[in-house]
Amino acid sequence: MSIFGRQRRFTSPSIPSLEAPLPPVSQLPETSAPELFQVVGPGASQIVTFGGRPSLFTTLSREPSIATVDGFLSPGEIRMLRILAFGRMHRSKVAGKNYRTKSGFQSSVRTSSSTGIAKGKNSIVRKIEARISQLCGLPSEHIEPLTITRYRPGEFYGPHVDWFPSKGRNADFVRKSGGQRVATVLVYLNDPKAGETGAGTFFPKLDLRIEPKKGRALIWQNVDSSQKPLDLTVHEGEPPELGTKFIVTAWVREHPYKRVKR
Ligand SMILES: O=C(O)CCC(=O)C(=O)O
Repeated sequence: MSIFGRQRRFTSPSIPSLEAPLPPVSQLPETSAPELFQVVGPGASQIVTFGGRPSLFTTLSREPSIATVDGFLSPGEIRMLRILAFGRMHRSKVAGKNYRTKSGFQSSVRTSSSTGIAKGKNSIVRKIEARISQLCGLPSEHIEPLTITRYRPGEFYGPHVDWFPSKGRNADFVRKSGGQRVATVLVYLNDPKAGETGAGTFFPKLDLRIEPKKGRALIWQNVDSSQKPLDLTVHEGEPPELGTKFIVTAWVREHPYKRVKR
C-alpha cells in the first residue's frame, strides 16, 4: 500500500485556514503528507508544524502526489549538514549494480558531486530524520542515509525516476535492502544566486518546475497505492548557471532500510 493511498483518513479536526490568524506554534497540528494530501487540494497551502517548526505545505499535484514544505529545515540545521559534507564530496553515482566497484555507477546523466551522511550521525541528523519520517508518515528506519549533493555551474541530474524496476538483476538487492523507494524527500540547502534562472527541479511529464529556496522540502510519491511505479515522476535536477546548488535527499523505502552488500 502506498503511503499516499486514498484510504488513509485525515483525523485532525482543527487544521487552521491560511486566512485565519496564525495560532501559537503549540496549537498547530503535527501531521504528515499522506494526511495533508487528503485535505489540501492542488494549488492550495496549509500551515502546519513538522518537528515543532511552523512550515507551509503546498500541494502541487495529486496524482502523483507532490508537495513543497517551506521552512522544513532551519538555517542552523542546514549549516550543520553543509559542515558534515565539507571536503567529502565525490562524483555522484546512479543506483544500480556495478559488478566491478560493488556500488552504483558514474554516469553522464548525473554530473554533480555527493556524499552520504551516516544514519543517526548526531543529534541534529536524528532530528532531521525524525522530521522526514513525520512528513512521510513512515518510521525513520525506512529512510536511506541522507545524501548531500552539490551542483556547480552547468552540472545536472538528467531525466530519471527514483523507483526501482520490479524485475531485473537488481531485484534481489532491492528486496533485501528495504524494497521499493515509495517516496523521495529533497531539501534545498541554499538560495539561488541573484539572476539565477535554473537550479530547480523539473518534472517534464507534468510540466512542473519547483523553484529552489533555502529550507524548502520537496516530497513526492514514486509508486501508486498498489506499488506500481509512476512514470509521471520522471524528474531532473536542473543545473545552476551562476552559482552552486546544494540539496539533501532522503529516499524512503517500503520497509526498514538495510545496508546490504551487492
Ligand atoms: O537536484 C534536483 O533538483 C533533483 C535531484 C534528484 O533528482 C535526486 O536526487 O533524485
